Amino acid sequence: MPAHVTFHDHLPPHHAAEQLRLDAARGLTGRPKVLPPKWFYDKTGSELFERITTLPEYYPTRAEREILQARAAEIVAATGCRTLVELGSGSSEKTRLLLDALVAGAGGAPGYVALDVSEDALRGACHALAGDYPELAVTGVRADFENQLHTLPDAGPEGRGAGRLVVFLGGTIGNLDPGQRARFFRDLRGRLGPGDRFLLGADLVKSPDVLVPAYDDAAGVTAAFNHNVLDVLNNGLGADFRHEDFEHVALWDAEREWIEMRLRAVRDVLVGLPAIDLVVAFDAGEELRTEISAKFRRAGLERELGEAGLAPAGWWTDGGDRFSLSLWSPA
Ligand code: AVJ
Repeated sequence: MPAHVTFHDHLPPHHAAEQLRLDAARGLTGRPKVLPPKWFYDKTGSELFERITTLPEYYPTRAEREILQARAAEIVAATGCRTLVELGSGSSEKTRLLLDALVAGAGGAPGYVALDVSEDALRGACHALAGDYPELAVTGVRADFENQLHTLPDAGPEGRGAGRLVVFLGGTIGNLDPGQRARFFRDLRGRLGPGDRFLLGADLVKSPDVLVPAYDDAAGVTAAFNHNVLDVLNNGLGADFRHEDFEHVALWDAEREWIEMRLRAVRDVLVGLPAIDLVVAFDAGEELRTEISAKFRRAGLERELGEAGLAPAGWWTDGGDRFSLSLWSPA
């Protein structure tokens, strides 16, 4: 590892395997049956998601990139921050738009901190960025952003003084339900000093005629992405789910303003999960909820983040008003 990459591991070695057992045991024995969306992203699932981002129907990635291409320099300059802290080290391409602006800006030495549960994703992202930005101090933190924000280095590595810009991109905030979001925003607010800022990428409420196809594309890539979670259960828990026993469902919940993805049993199905000593029965037509992807309005975000002690400091959308980047400062 190059000298300017440091790495902190705050998770036990078998954390993922243990969490999968807990989430499957809890989610498959409850009613309705549910699984947290984080289990989509094994190697195959991550590749399928990358393909989703190139689909004609899936606009969020392109819309967010459009905003960053036009506004990254303005956003970074507005914060005065010299350290970028990314929650989830996924979309390195969009990160680079912000880093280009950070590195070009004036002030102290620039730093980048990535926080992710996946060691592979973290090491991959940190090495690639360290290679391409030799002047950047890069820190990888292996931790879960939902309950381990305290693991973030304080004022940036090596005593970097200016504030930190914490970014949470891609619309991943939509995977959290309102209670989880309230907890996350409060935790985050508690970690921010006066000079720190928070940049949030959030998909916006729009017509179901646009939203539903984005989660049920004509080429069937999202269906394959959804079905892949069954392979994650098969591989991780020795389960015997069969793709052909389940159909992909994407629906818009107009009241809660979120997309739900489900897997619906097309017949009565019995599945064994030997690793957790469980047999699960699905009645024909019964559904397993695999994801919520909430969509937002500006007023709703201002209320939610406001309740957590975060004040609006900037708002940008793409030309089609489909996606938002918003900046927040500690109130
Ligand atoms: C990566 C969580 C932002 O919710 O749009 C894509 C995941 N699910 N297609 C989203 C996803 C179905 C995506 N996020």
